[in-house]
Amino acid sequence: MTQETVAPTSEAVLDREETISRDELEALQLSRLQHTVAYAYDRVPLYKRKFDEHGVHPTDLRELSDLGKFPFTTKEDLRLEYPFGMFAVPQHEVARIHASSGTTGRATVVGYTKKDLADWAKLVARSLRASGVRPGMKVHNAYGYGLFTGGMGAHAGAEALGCTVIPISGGQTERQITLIQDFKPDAILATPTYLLTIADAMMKQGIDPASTSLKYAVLGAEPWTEEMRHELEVMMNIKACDIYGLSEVMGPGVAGEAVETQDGSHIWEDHFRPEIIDAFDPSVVLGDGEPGELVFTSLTKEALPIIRYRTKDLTRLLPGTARPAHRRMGRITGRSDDMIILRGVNLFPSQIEEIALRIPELSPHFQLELTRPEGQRMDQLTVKIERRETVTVEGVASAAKVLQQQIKIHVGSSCTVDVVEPGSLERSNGKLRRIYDMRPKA
Ligand code: DLL
Repeated sequence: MTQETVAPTSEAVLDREETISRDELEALQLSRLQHTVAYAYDRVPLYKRKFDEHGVHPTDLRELSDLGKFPFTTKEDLRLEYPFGMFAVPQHEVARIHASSGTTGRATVVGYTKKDLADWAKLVARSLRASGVRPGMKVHNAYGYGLFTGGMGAHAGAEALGCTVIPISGGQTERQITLIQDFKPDAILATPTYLLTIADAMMKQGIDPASTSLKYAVLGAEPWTEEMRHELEVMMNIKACDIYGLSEVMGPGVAGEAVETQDGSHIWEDHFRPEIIDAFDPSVVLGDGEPGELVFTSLTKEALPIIRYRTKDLTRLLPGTARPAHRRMGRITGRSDDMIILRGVNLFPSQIEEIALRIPELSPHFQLELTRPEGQRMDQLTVKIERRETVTVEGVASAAKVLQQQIKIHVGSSCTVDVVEPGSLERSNGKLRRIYDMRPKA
């Protein structure tokens, strides 16, 4: 067989649910929601207990806004029910298990029936297609395989779409580059910071990252900014779109971004009902457009129905565009538990990314160090950031100053900026750790 290097450009055929009206979608949501709350109440003791304590019953859900009467579910609930207490089906009906890494406590375990896996694959396929991927394309999947939902979730979705999947997983960056050169994939699936690692390593090998066969990247699993999108698109000559999800709700593919608009991910509302709440006063459900914490209720899941799950992700809901019935989510500015509180000022790593990438001398490789120098009561933030290869050491002194000033103006925090040599900071293999908190524990 000859090796095709140019992918077929077949027209996208959308799922019917992608094109229905908002009214039809909301009617579908209501019937699925009524089913889900009753199903969760009948099958999961935790939900029965919580609903009873809260004085609500599934029959109280008569319209969509009644969802606000029901109690939230948190990561802590999943931890307390470790490992399988949240499952709504007997173990033999659970076709697959995934789990979070559990770096901050017990792992949270999630399960899927065969139907859940099929729905998940369909939604990842829908997300990839929205982002420009088409049946017949070669897809290089650099999300980590294993208990993390990224690798296998993206894999199943790309297969369901009809792609040729290259299941490389994360890490082994040299090998990733060899396979990109040899297999000539059309699309790459990775975290944004890992794609940056790959591009960076290509440049070190003298390969122009813009010269590869890659045309599309579908990036998620960690916060990233428009500035990072621009950086990756220009460096790699690709179209980069967002994909969002979390294991407790499903995995990747809860929301996906359309390549023609690139204006935020559409939440697939035929399967998930989103809400935005005030993170500090969760009893307040906010209106569309208002920033707050994202909450999800699953509408079709069998093994792990999830009611009003507090994601801790901060964003807002926006009207649908490329898929008009499905609302979009704004970029995740950060997670409420990733927020740095520095002398009373709230700060997220994505704010630093946004500012730093507007300064031509500075690279996207940075980390934030929090310290409390001995004998002092004030916390100190140091932004360690690599200079671009192309600028001289003299050239960076003024860039450091600009970054410091811009952070003061836009975020309100005083900090120290330490411009370091290219390649000296740790590179991402998946989800990148940006914050190094070295303050003494209280
Ligand atoms: O990260 C699922 C995933 C895999 C999504 C691959 C996209 C691509 P978790 O490990 O459970 O699941 O982590 C979920 O990651 O609550 C967000 O804080 C963050 N996150 C995921 N996608 C995005 C995104 C996967 N597109 C947590 N933008 C979520 C910003 C994201 N943050």
